[in-house]
Amino acid sequence: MNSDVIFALASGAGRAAVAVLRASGPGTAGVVVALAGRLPAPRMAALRRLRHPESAEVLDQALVLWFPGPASYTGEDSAEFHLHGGPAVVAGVAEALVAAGGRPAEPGEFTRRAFLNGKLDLTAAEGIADLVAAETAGQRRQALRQAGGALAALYGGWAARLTALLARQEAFIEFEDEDLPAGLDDAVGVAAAGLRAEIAAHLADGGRGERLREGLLVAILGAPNAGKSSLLNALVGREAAIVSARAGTTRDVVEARLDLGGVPVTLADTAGLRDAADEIEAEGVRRARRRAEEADLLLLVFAADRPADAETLAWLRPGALVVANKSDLAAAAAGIDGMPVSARTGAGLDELRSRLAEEAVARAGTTAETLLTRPRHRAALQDAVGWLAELDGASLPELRAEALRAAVRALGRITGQVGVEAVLDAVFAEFCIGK
Ligand SMILES: Nc1nc2c(ncn2[C@@H]2O[C@H](COP(=O)(O)OP(=O)(O)OP(=O)(O)O)[C@@H](O)[C@H]2O)c(=O)[nH]1
Ligand SMILES: [Mg+2]
Repeated sequence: MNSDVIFALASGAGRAAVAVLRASGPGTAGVVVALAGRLPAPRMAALRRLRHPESAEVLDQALVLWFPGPASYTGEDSAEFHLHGGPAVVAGVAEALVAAGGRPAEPGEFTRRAFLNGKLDLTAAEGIADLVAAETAGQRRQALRQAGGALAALYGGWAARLTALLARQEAFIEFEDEDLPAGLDDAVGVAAAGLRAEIAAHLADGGRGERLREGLLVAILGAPNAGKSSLLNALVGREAAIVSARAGTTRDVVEARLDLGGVPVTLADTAGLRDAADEIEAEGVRRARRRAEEADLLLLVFAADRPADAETLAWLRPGALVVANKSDLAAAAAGIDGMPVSARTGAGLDELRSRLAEEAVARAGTTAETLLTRPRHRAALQDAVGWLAELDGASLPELRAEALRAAVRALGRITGQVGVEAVLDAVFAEFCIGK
């Protein structure tokens, strides 16, 4: 497979000023020559007429770049064609690439080759996928750090320390009868316990890195007519949900994305909570509750001109944000201790927005720390911690060595040192074509 010349559109689909097609594989030089006549100097853009290798028809006048391996993204011989970005140009050159012996790449195939050629580890590859998907500055920072090898250094560092401990433990087994310094076995146990505590502290991050990657879900809950949809619209600055004076307007969950302090937030407007007789509305209320169960944060909306309703009060829990909407009509009714806002006049909305951003940053904030970003990493780290915990109970040196070895393997799975095809498939399936 790796000897194929693969190619893909690296830039976005559709019409654009420039479209970038890139190719990679040992036969890339031949493919470039077949289309462009001769190879440009390495890493220097050259303007070339591209021709179909069979018909010799001129397809475009384009910039061609040649990256001889191993100093390329994939580590293989690679090339880029910067074309005029029309769909027919791209299609024509793609056809010519096939005629020259290339084939379209699978999603993630470029980065997979980079990984297989040792250009990056699995966490860096994931960082690149995240960077391409990043919607907010916070996500970009986290992805860039990961793509730059921050997680690889952290997990690789732990693996290296464990490997050193394993070597000491194995020495202890081999030279058991000889005079090794007393307490060597103990020293291994102490060092392993220290590492275990470090990994456990990294795991106890409240899921912030994972939340930042995936985005935060905020569910808006409240009685019919409290003004939930009006608030959603006011917060996102467009008419995302239908607003009407009739109670029970919203049925489906209406979602809109928002960037709050660098954290991507999905605001979910829901059906007003009540015992609905109407079948469709009742389904809406069920959906509202389900979304609320999944939410990272609840925004409870009461109308200031009404007494607080029991259905909404039932969702009041520590960490929930409470607002008293329609502050233009009345001061908050007794029993509602919430931020006064008015979706109609906009009063209090800036304060609400900054409160929401504060909460989002607290739950998914970017910090200088290197945070865990994926469930895959979490599972492997928990596995490693579990093996290190076994060490305490194991008295036989062989069992201790076995536990250390298993912990090293668990860490190796994260970075891809312990390669499993299934893991690779799962990681690279996230990529889009061209990455
Ligand atoms: N005066 C005043 N009216 C408001 C305010 N916010 C919403 N309204 C009105 O209240 C009514 C209900 O607003 P919606 O946003 O549809 O309320 P909802 O909570 O989404 O209602 P359901 O979808 O039925 O659950 C509409 O007539 C709005 O114009 C406000 O801050 N002040
Ligand atoms: Mg509504």
